[in-house]
Amino acid sequence: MDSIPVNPWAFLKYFFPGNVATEKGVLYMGFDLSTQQLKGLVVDSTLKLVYEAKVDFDEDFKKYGIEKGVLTNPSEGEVFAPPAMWLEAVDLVLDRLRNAGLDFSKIKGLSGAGMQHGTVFWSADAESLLGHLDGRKTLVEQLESSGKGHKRGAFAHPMSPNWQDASTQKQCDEFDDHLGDAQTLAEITGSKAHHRFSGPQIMRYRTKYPTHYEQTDRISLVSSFLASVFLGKIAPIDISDVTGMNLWSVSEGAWDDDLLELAAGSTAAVPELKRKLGHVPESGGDSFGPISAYFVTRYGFPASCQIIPFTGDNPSTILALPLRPSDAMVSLGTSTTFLMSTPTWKPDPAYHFMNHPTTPGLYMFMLCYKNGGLAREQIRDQLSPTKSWDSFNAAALSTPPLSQRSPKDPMRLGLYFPRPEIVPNLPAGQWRYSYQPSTDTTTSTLTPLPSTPHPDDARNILESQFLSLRLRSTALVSPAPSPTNPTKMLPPQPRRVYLVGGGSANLALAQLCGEVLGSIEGIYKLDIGSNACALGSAYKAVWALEREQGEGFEGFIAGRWDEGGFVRRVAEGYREGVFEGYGDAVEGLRGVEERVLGEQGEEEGRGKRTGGTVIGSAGSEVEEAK
Ligand code: XUL
Repeated sequence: MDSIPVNPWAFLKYFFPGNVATEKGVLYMGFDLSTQQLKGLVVDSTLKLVYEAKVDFDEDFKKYGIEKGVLTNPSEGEVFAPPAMWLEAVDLVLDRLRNAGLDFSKIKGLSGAGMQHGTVFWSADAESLLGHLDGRKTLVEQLESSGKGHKRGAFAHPMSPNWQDASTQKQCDEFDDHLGDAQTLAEITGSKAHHRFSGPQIMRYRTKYPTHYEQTDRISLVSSFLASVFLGKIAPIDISDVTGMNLWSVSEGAWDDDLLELAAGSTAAVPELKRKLGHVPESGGDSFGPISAYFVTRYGFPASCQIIPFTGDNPSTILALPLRPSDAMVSLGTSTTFLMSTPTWKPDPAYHFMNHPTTPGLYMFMLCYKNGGLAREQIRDQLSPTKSWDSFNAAALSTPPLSQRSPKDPMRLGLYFPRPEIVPNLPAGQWRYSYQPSTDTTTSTLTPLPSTPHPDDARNILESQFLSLRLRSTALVSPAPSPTNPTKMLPPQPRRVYLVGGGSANLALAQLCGEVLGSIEGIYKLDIGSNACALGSAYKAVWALEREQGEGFEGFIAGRWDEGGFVRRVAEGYREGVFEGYGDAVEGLRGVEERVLGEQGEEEGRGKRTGGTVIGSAGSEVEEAK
């Protein structure tokens, strides 16, 4: 489990790139099916982006009645979307790429990514419908149930639960208890039970819609759903995405029968659920086979175009660059995700470990927060009537670290959650504290501050978000020699931090990220188009079809990587003194979280778990670009 068969010489390619035989004239596609959009892009053999297009569900498909890509049933905490809409999006994004001038006959292979955890429930007719599509009609016309009685479509259930769904608390409690406790579940599957994870979702689906469950012939994840459409038959679930289900034993490399029993309802029902889920191939790079004839006829793909396993959106994002162990990626979107590729397997209920999508022996470490950009936007709006990022940034950069105007001042720390948070598991609210650290932590003091907006919140929210990442990722990084003085060891921190997503264009965020999280080489921004996730998928397709036998993903991509053209250093990382100062604040944040969790537990006991001051509601997708 903890050894890693990575070729130690592969990274020499960082220093001697250029001697790589790339294939001329061929192209590769990558897709990203996320909550609000389907993006498709095309790269050549040298990894250069040549075409991209997107479909925006709210803009393009109002008729589905969705808002921000989803339908909701707030009374049960349900969030879901119709896969039929995604089928329409596939045809539309391909039409848009054709209109942009793409010659599909050059596409040698394609791969893609889907938002994690969501499940699609196929009917018994799905396989045959997928295999006999007529290129003159659209996908949705041929696959969606007509609902008119006689014709059964490809779906046993018209909706797919979204990762924001929070309807499965009961099922999660049973998953956490089933093997003893949440720690044991995390040790086996990589994560404790989470509302959005597919195992608890399937369990709820079976009990809420027993007939649909029975009529479900196969279950796909969003990623394998999309792969199935391109393949013309049900595609296997991917080796990395399967670890977002709470059903897969990572050490065994197999479905966990005990957990399947819970989801399926009885021991006798396990084989049937296993059949519905299908076999999971170990390799993320072996082709599933050629593209469906539908796409050959309708768009002119070559019949030989290969379908490479589609994975989850987060695993795909870490493939957008040759990420080395100790490098971190921070995706600053509506939510925040923190991703690392690591040989270390240290599961804990507080975070996620998943199989790496391409490299056996490596894992993806992930923290997933619901409150990222939306929370920053909420503070911006509270502080600036003009809703200006410029004023927010100016306030953040002119406030001293942790609001300590003199070294003796207490630190100002806060939690700012416009939505219920996953990390830590708290309801919506804002909480502000003053923290006075001491050398003896037992005498550190935490004093509540008024929960009214304060100009220092601009800096404090950024500090809070980055401190939370530091608190939870420290165990994965080690001390490293200083690049300027190799005899001096620097404290544990990432080697590099790469920023992606809407917030990555905001230099104030980058600066604060460097101050709090550190990083030996600094903070970088990926400058390779707007979508790291779809790009990672396209790179996976290039690797799968052009690698030499046994050549690993990281070395392959490193060999074609154009450091100067693809990434930009946007902020300093480790700063002596500043980083250490934030070390005390990490402990302070831990204390704040424990305090608030404790208080919320008490509130819950009294039947009123309210959160702190709840201000505003979810806004629109943030764009913090300056
Ligand atoms: C990760 C998660 C989200 C989705 C949607 O666990 O739920 O990041 O993958 O992006």
